[in-house]
Formats: sequence, C-alpha cells, structure tokens
Amino acid sequence: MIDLYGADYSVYVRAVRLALAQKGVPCRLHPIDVFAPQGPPDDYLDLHPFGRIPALRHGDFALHETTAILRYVDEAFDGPSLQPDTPRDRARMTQIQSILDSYAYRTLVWDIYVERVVKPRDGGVSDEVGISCALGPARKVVAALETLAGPGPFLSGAQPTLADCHAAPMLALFHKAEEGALLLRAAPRLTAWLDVVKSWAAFQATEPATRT
Ligand SMILES: N[C@@H](CCC(=O)N[C@@H](CS)C(=O)NCC(=O)O)C(=O)O
Repeated sequence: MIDLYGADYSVYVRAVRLALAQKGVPCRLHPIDVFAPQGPPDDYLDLHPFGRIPALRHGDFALHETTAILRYVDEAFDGPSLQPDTPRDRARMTQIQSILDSYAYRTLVWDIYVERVVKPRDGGVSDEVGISCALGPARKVVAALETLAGPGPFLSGAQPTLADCHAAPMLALFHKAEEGALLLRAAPRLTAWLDVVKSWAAFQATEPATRT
C-alpha cells in the first residue's frame, strides 16, 4: 500500500494515481490542499519542502517530484512495465515528461485552462490578453508532442508508459478549454491518443471532484 499526499484536482497527483492503477498498486490518498488560504499544513513540508503536491510514502521511503515518483512506482512494483525497452525510446519518454513539466504545465493548465474555464466558472474574469499570449507557446507544445507521439496508440509506442500517465491529466484539462480543443484539432495523433486514455477506467475513476 502506497500513501500518496495531494488532492484530486492536481494533474500531477492524478498522473501518479494513473501509474499506480496501471501497476495494480493500491494507494491511500491523504488530502493536502496546497491552495488552501493557510497553505499546506506545516508538517507536510517535512515531506515536501517546496510545498507542492504530490508526495509519496512507501514504508520508510519518502519521495517528491512526479517524474521520480512515477519511475519509482514502475520499478518498485510488479505489473506491466511502464517504460520502453530501448534506451532511445526511454529517452524519448523522458523527453516528453520534461516537455510537460518545463513548457506544458503552466501554459496549458494555468494560462489557458484555468483562465478560460475555472476563473469564469468561479465568478472571475478571464485574462484574455494572457490567454492570447499563451496560444503561441501552447501551439509549440502541441506540435512537439504530436511529433514525438509517433504512430501510437500511446505516446511512446504500442504500450502505455509513464509519459501517458504524466501527460493525460494535463492534456485532458487543456482540451476542456475552447482554445485547447481548437489547437488539438490540428494534432490528430494527440487527439486519438487522448480518446484512448480518457477511456481508461482509472482515468474515469480519478476524474477530479473538486476545483476543476
Ligand atoms: N515539480 C513538481 C510540480 C508539482 C506541482 O506543481 N503541483 C501543483 C499542483 S498540480 C502544486 O502543488 N501547486 C502548488 C503551488 O503552485 O503552490 C512535481 O513534479 O511534482
């Protein structure tokens, strides 16, 4: 049993939950709301000094940073391997994960999805200039992922990998914004892939109930 700390609204927490489900590893989700007015509880900072989510505990082993957690989940447990067999394919998988963290998360989730969908739903006003400014970077992310995706059906080939778990929550939120849906229309491989991962039982079971 894995102890996972975070919230269902987090794309990163959901990525880990998807990987755990692929491996068939049960987990307890301990709620940590990083966006609570008072921030995360003080003792959570012992687990994650940067105060982000997720963090994981497995026995006496604690870990934060999603890419590291995903790799640990794959390597520490039985079940289907979530990493490709060859060094080049593994490098491509890690390249996708790095693109997601470095270029996709802020742009697709915060600059576009949160501004277009969450803010108005919560009674706020979308930052239209901010959304416009994010479209160029978002187009670049979509183009890069579309190129790396190859023939599919998964991002790193014929079998699901950590890249799919990492990418699916972010891309699914992005797709909910009209700008995201439009940009993804020009990316047929990504669109077909998103349909496949959205059909995973684990993807549906981890649909956020809060804050999205
Ligand atoms: N580098 C971290 C990023 C995790 C992250 O940014 N999580 C978001 C939620 S999806 C968070 O904790 N945000 C809180 C904040 O920005 O203060 C990882 O790979 O796990």
